[in-house]
Amino acid sequence: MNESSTTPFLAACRGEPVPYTPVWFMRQAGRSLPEYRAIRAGIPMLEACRQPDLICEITLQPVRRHKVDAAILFSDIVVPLAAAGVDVDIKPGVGPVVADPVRDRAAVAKLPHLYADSVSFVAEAVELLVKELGGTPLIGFAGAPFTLASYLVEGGPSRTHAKTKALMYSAPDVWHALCERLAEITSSFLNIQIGAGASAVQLFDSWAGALSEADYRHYVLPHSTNVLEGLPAGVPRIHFGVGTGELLGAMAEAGADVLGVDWRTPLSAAAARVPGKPLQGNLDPCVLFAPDDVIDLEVRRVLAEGRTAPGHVFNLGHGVLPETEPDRITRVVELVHEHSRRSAAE
Ligand code: 1CP
Repeated sequence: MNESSTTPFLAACRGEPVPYTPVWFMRQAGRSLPEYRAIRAGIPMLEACRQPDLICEITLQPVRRHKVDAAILFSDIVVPLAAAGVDVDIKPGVGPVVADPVRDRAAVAKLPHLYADSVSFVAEAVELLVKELGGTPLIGFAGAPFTLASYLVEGGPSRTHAKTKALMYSAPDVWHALCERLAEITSSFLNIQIGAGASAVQLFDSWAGALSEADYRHYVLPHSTNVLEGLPAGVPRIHFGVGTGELLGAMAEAGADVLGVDWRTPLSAAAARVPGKPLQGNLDPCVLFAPDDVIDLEVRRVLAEGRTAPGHVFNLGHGVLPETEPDRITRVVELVHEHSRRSAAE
């Protein structure tokens, strides 16, 4: 057991008692912070993700400023693809863009493998971070096969995932071969982060909510299961997607210890769908643009609904929006700690 095994974040992930509700934010490192914009100036995103010192500093920025209960590695879901040799870039204001979209068997066969040597900068950054963070846990992460496949098949961000679903329906064998390759890359990437000292991992299947439950079960669940079940025991596995209220039961079956929930599904409804599972979420990121009294009320509501689950890690329902005022984020951390300490004492 390492030093951070007793922190509120890890205890909540295990459904154990906590002195207060732990909180962190998806995309807590990033453009909402002036110190991030300053340090990133002139450095392309993927280049920043390859520099251990820079990864370390950017990961620490929100921990110092907001006093969150966990850090999340500064990286991106396409980092392992780029490191393995896929021609992908992250375009400012757009997101990941893939030069040669993967739409047939030949393209799948050409996908490279991920070797530990290709992402040594990530292992190095994690090792540095574990030292710098002291007792604060570090969350490692990766993209789940469906979400990664969507970028590879579409060639970039998509609202409908139409080409991805077209491949899934019309060439299921190619689809499954693609997801197998992606599961292998994701699994290696997560195991490398855990091996270097990450205390927990989050598997982002951000866009899985675009699927019906039946399609999710048929086309996606076996691959996400391979990823999650291939991780060492004792390291909490958080699984999150946007708009996945209807998929929570199936996503829990993939082998998640904690289910991330977006703002559309009340945590009390989510708790009823996945009995026995700790939950993470789910303040609407736009509540951070609301007046103080509304923020306070919404934080209390999320905390109250979170108490219906065996464990609750407070978070937003999706990432921090770049226009968010950093002080609002810090305030939410204080409110979560204050209100939850009070109810723990009652
Ligand atoms: O120049 C920049 O600052 C680029 C903006 C940016 C940042 C800061 C991108 C491009 N990625 C990131 C970092 C990042 N990506 C983190 C940082 C750690 C933290 O949370 O503090 C994480 C966890 C991710 C993961 C990620 N990338 C996801 C899953 C999480 C989610 O938001 O659902 C996804 C879908 C991506 C793809 C991606 N990368 C970047 C963008 C703008 C996008 C989304 C594009 C789209 O809408 O499809």
